[in-house]
Amino acid sequence: MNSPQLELYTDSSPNGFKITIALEELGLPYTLRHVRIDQGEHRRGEFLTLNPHGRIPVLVDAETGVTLFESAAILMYLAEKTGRLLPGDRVMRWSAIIWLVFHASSMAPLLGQRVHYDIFDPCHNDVAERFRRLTEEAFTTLDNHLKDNFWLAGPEYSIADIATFGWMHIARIVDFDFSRFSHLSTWYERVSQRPAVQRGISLPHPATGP
Ligand SMILES: N[C@@H](CCC(=O)N[C@@H](CS)C(=O)NCC(=O)O)C(=O)O
Repeated sequence: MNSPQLELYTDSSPNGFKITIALEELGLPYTLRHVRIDQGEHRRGEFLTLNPHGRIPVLVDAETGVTLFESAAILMYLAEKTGRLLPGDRVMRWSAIIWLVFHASSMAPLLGQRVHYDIFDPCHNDVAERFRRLTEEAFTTLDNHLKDNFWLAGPEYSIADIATFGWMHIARIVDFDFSRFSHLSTWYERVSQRPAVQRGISLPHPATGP
């Protein structure tokens, strides 16, 4: 049997989960290459030829010769390759892109800093408080939007949901309480029940979290 054309370099982490979830949703065959961040494998020469910034995830598509880093770019690539997970309707498609970009620029980096200052380096009270406030603002915006929308782009599940879930899942794992955002919480439960999402967050084994 031929080996899969797609190779995913990843670790058990929020940005990695987005791509394992998307590949599982799409049912595409892929080879999973476990890059162990705790052992510094993402900072070594071989991996840096794939992503000069030294971060996972990276996707290599042997069929097209395209190598990608940045999880949002990888999600858009997979959506373009398959014609799935990005709505055909223009208004909905651009809504998905807005929320994908919102996640990448107004949510994920802030949540990453909040995890750092709340969990790993918890002595900078002002800084920690700032990232708490900024992430709660992002949760409020998402919550208000999800009040009237089943998925982030409207009626269709998309890469925007997958990307946002990757980080909300980490928020859940580290016990950031977002239960008061009831629409966001309901959406979180809805996404987490998808079989492909459950498979995605368990990869690579052993995965982070419960
Ligand atoms: N904006 C990038 C962020 C990638 C990123 O920070 N990945 C983390 C894992 S979730 C990583 O590789 N961290 C290793 C490090 O910072 O040294 C994306 O969305 O792909």
